[in-house]
Amino acid sequence: MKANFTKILALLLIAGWGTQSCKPKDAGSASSSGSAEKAYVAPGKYDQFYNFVSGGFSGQMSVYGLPSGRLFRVIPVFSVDPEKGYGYTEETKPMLNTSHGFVPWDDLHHTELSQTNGEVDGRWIFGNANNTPRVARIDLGSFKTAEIIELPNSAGNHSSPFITENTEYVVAGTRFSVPSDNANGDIPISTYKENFKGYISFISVKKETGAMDLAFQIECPGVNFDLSHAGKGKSNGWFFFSCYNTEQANTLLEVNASQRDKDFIMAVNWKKAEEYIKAGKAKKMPAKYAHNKYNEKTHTATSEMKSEVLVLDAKALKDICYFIPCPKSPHGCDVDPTGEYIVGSGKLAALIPVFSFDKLQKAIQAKQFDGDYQGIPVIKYEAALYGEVKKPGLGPLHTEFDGKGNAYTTFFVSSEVVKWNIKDLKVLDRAPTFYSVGHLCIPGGDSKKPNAKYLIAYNKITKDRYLPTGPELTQSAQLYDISGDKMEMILDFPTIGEPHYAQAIAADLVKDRSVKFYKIDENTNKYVTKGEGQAKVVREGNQVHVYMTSIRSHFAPDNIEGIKMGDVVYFHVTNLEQDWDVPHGFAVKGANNAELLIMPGETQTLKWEPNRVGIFPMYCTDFCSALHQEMQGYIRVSPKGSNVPLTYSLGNTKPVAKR
Ligand code: RUQ
Ligand code: CUA
Repeated sequence: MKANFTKILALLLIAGWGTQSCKPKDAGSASSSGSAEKAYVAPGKYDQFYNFVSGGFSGQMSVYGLPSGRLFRVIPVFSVDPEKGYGYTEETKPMLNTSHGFVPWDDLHHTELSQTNGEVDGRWIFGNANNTPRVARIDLGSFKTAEIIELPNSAGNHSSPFITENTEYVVAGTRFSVPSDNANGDIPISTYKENFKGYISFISVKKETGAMDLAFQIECPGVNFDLSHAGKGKSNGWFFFSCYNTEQANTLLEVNASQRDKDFIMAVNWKKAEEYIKAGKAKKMPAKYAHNKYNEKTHTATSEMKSEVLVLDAKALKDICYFIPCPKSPHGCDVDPTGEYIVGSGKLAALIPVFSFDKLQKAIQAKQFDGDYQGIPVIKYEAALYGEVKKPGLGPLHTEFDGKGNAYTTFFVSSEVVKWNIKDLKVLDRAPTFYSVGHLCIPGGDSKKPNAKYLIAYNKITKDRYLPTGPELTQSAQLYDISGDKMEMILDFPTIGEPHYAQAIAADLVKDRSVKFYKIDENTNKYVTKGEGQAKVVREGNQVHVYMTSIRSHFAPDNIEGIKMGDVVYFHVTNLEQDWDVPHGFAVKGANNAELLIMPGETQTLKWEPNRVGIFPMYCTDFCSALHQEMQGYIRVSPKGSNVPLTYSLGNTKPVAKR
């Protein structure tokens, strides 16, 4: 125990020191003008790829172009966004509803593009919320968050969201094992081994619409599920999850969860699980979780609270889950384009094990087990192992593939990306990263058909790489050309939040589907105003509804009187423009939330509770025309009980009373 402890401390010390002691020696500058040209996209020209990068603790997803590294858009997913008003407008607030109430922030680690036949198809991208477990679907027509589903029985939704090869399911594994939601959770933490369970969630995705639903969960032993990937091709029907803390420690995990030489990769036969569901083998468990949808016609989100989930018991059913021993505290769990090779990256391992799907199947048939772990069969390590990459580097984390028989693995501690051959497991090339790379991305690099032109490394630490900006520095990505035998670094670019997983896709698969504006005729928002003539202000008790329009360069109405203290005012602003790239903004003095940013044809609502008597200006926040600065108006707020009549107008020097 003591010796083990010292060994681990030494390892952790290396990890902690990594950024200093293993700082790559050469400056890693893409110095030749040839490399600069490779990343250069001339003004007015399009990039070849979209790059969707998770924002980590920013809760957002950012969209870059490759190879330029230009930032196009930040999509709020699990975050309120003052820029666009997401999470502030009445229409979008329900998107962030959970069983814990309104949760406006979360930690988005992983992005996963939808696939058809194992190839990225550019329809949707999924993202996970780690902290309050949720999975989101972003529509790549509107680049908006279209749907969010909360996951019961989960905590730390890290092993998520990973998809099957026809996007039948988005799958999510819990990082923290916890007592199930309907069990009594008021128990000593030290009863982890008896009472804590790990749940894997299968969210079904409708083929045409993308609509999600929590199809079922599998109850597994209480360990930490870390990451996963679906099988593909021959291994389609299976899912693989890395797990750590098979020690089942509940305190000081950095030591106590690093005791065993090997943790596991859990192989899940999800086709079998589907059969059991059909055969009625699942139990219905009470659970409370939110399901939020954004409707592109009403421009409004709804939140529904669900009350039940189907659960399969992995232990009782025996043949849906298998553990494969994997050294040591595995993190990334990646499947090559053929579906035959499963790569486990042990954060504390000095090698990379590569498992064979064929051997795994034979081992299961021949029952080559090493007993069981909490009722789940443990396959003999050698029986499933294809081979090991020896001395690849220090601290392997994630692997992507180029479709030409090569794998690329990131090494946090030794700060490098290492290219190796999947067949002979020989290291072919190494490229330094600046510094301490976590994730990497090759367009389609976790699909059946990678588009292996570029590799992007997402680094955890930048130190001296950019101009300093106080103690908090930018996160960063580095772009490599991988079209040749050797990786060549061609660009550094800063990123937003802390990027974890990222995905990239050929621009052609997305750009032509991109929505230009919303048709006003199809707008069915409850509070839509389809023309200036229909603009009105309606009092309902102490609620005042302002049905307002915006068009270059005025609001209708632009003068409102008769608002009183104690009123709650809803500005329902419809942007009447029917043209590309003409949003209008809306802001009113004293509103304690963001502005609205309303796309052409859209209606969005700002709730405002004036807290003092007086004149309150409102204005358009988005520079929309030469007379943008003229796009403004006034609201008069009178004392409670005042007899100022409710009036509204546009273009009148004297307000006209209307009822
Ligand atoms: S995971 S560094 Cu959330 Cu980022 Cu592998
Ligand atoms: Cu509308 Cu500025």
